[in-house]
Amino acid sequence: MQKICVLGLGYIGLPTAAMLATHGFQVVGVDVNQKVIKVLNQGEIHIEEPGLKTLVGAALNSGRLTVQQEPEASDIFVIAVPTPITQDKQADLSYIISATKSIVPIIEIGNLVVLEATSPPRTTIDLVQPILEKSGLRGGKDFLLAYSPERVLPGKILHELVNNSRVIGGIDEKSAQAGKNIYASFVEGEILLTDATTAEMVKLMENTYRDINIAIANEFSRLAAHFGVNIWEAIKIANLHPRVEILKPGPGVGGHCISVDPWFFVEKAPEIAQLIHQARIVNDSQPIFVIQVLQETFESLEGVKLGALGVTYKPDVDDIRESPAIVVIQNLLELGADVRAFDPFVSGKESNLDFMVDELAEACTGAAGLILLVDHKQFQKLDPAKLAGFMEREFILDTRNVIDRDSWQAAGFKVKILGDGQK
Ligand code: SAJ
Repeated sequence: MQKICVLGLGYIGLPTAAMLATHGFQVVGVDVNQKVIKVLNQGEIHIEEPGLKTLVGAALNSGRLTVQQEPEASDIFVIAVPTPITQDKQADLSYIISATKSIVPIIEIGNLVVLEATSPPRTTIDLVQPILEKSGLRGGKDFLLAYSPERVLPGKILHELVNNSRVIGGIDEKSAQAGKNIYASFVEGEILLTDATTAEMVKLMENTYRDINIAIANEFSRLAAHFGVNIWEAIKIANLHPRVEILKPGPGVGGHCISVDPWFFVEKAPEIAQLIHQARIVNDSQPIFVIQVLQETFESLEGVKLGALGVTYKPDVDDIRESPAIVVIQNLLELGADVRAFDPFVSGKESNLDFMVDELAEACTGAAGLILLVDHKQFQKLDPAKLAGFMEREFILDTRNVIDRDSWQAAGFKVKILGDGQK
């Protein structure tokens, strides 16, 4: 049985490690964070993702998955660490570098290394390969090296890990083929082989494509407000055209992928990636549009009590990374508003966000308005009449177009939906 060492047990590394362990491999899961190892060894998981706890539990119970802080000699190494972005929008490759360095003392002839972390183009050949070659072994000759990005959607990770197509880019054909042999153990989607830099670019192109499409939806929402048009009606009609599919405007784009990855192109080729750069600027400034809409209702936000519904970057996940909801709240706080936020997926204590409360009623009590920032399923079923009972003034701004305007109005609410074109 081949042994695989998976470095990084986060949103991608953990499901991948568990999947490999339940599909014929002996897997050593490695995470530098001692807390993560402790939680996993207690049979718990540190991530909210449907089905993941059961899968990880099965892998651990079978004895095919073990977890520890240090990597060990293996046949295959999979690097699944994060690639965050610095304040000045440069890719922070420090996790990739340190994970790769940790393999150098233990890499052996015939090993395969797969980088899964989202990376700027050429990272595999210009950064990872030279570090691994410090072992004295040569890429392509002594060890195999491939890039295979994760492309799964948080909230649907397990389904997409199996069913999505998978791209595997090798530093040579043998490396790509060796990567295929591993992933074919559980991937049911098509597996496409290419070179490492193409695979890196594919990943960035997918997320950049989505970012630009959301940016145009957000810009349309601002234009609609300007012209007094309801953007939701306009999108619905435009989308009847057979070649048009406009996405949903909202408070902005968050998460550790779509709001980050396009910057890797901008960093590496700023003179070329101009449209990509502009889309990032549009999406990053969408929280300001939300504030402007609120300011139409509250002339001054100084001292105004507001209840914020949702802080995660998208619905039904517990992930708050780069969340535009939090940017909106922070802007409101800077303008002097008194904001209390409730999110069914985020506990005040664990998040370290001091504006969080643990009960919906607490966020509503005495509030002069609500602002719905995330379309969690639970928020689509809110009872407006009940919430009205807690509030000082019944007003709601829905930035996601999910509430039923009529029933909220019937409960006495003044309802504003972002981009509805109404003053
Ligand atoms: N959003 C909108 N309007 C929309 C769709 C999304 O405002 O119409 C916002 C969301 O609210 C969220 C952000 O965009 O803040 C991103 O959400 P998402 O669901 O589009 O994507 P992610 O970031 O959860 O996952 C993406 C996926 N990439 C693509 O769909 C091209 C996923 O397949 C990738 O694996 C993932 O990035 C990743 O890890 O790179």
